[in-house]
Amino acid sequence: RHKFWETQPVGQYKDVGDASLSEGPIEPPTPLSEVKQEPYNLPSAYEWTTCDMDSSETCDEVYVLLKNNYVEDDENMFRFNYSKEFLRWALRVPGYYRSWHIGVRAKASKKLVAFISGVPARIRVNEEVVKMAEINFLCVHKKLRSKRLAPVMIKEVTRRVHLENIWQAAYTAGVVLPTPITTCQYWHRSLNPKKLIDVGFSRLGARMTMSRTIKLYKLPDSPVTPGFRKMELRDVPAVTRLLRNYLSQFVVAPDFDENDVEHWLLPNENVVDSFLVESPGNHEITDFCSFYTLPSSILGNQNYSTLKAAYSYYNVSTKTPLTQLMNDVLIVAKQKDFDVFNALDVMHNENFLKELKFGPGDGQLHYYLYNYRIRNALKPSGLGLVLL
Ligand code: NHW
Ligand code: EN5
Repeated sequence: RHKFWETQPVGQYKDVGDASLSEGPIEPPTPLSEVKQEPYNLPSAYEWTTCDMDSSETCDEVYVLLKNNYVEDDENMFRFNYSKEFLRWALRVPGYYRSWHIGVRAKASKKLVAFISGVPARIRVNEEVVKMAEINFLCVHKKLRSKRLAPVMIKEVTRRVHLENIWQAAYTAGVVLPTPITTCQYWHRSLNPKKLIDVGFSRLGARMTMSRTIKLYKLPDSPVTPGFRKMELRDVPAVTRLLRNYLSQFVVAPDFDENDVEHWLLPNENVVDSFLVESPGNHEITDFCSFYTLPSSILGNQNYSTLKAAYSYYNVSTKTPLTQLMNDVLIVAKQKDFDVFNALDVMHNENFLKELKFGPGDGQLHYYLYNYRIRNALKPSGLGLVLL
């Protein structure tokens, strides 16, 4: 059934529920001298290219490939449109390897026709912190699909990760592969219901009029929590402490240090937004919330070309109730003109989704680890990891 994935060190369907298998690497590392030194072979009309994301020309080529060929919903109405600035942020992370930003070009035209990327991360699984690659932005041009290019790209990124002495990876996908560590549900909170209905992102509910729908999703003009403000550089140490302590309760979560927090969570215009609550009395930072910006192209609509979506990222509440904190972040997202606020049912998100009028979407997100087995079934609420 999975000619490629059956050959890879991932949990196989035949092993699901086998209690004799222990947690940890599925296969041991091999000596670096035994890692293949040359790239895998591509069909003869294509060649490998390492994409230098410092170069605005290369960044633009990756951007255009993804804009035209990356992930769509099941009815092909929307396609992710990651911005150039977003791609730079997602790929040039602390300690990144340029060799993990891998493109495929047509030899004749030099046109970029496929891409896959990895970035390094420390991910904790139960008690163990594991150096991993986070794999993302796997994309093959629509005209080159179903030619088994994806397995070659996955093997090539794996080889280049191995060359850095890293033997595990984490990734997410909308499709089912062998075998998810857990499956999450997408939830959506309408901020601009009229546009969402006009473009077919959502439908008018039964016995609902447009004006009742608009009223249902109305939000206050500004956040209500005293001390709620944008995160700043000086907050990095306090946010790191707050987040590390919060993430320690999940089975799978990133092991963020101050450098990581500065990169991943310090506000970055039109890429990532972060807010916190500073106690008006003692200036203590008690709560934190964040989202990233990922618009989608609207395919074939006369009136609109992009859907502005915010995606819930990392949120921590110790004093402000989580629902109130997230309501404040919905208010900010509305002020910033987002059409919809999306969230997965990871971490403690279940506790606010229904109350804040999120509804379940038609998409799911499966989480995977490469060459690492987890012993017990994991619920989405046991996940403390959000990939972009
Ligand atoms: S998920 C988003 C993936 N991208 C898209 O969906 C964009 C639109 N689609 C495409 O561009 C986030 C193509 O359809 C792609 C497949 C390129 C998806 N992950 O070339 P063939 C990520 O980026 C398997 C993994 O003929 P294609 C995460 C499929 O099951 N495998 O198909 C990426 C089959 O194998 P099987 C996927 O349609 C994680 C084989 O590919 C997959 O022309 C990557 C068919 O290949 C997917 N999303 O191209 C893994 N979709 O065994 C990283 C299909 O079933 C692993 N396939 O026969 C870790 C590596 C690092 C390890 C380090 C130690
Ligand atoms: C990971 N780095 O299917 C990348 N999105 O629900 C791979 N549906 O937007 C991730 N089909 O339900 C790939 N509206 C997985 C995601 C692929 C994209 C995807 C889904 C997630 C989505 C929307 C639009 C559906 C259009 C028709 C959806 C309903 C919203 C409604 C709002 C009001 C309350 C009820 C729900």
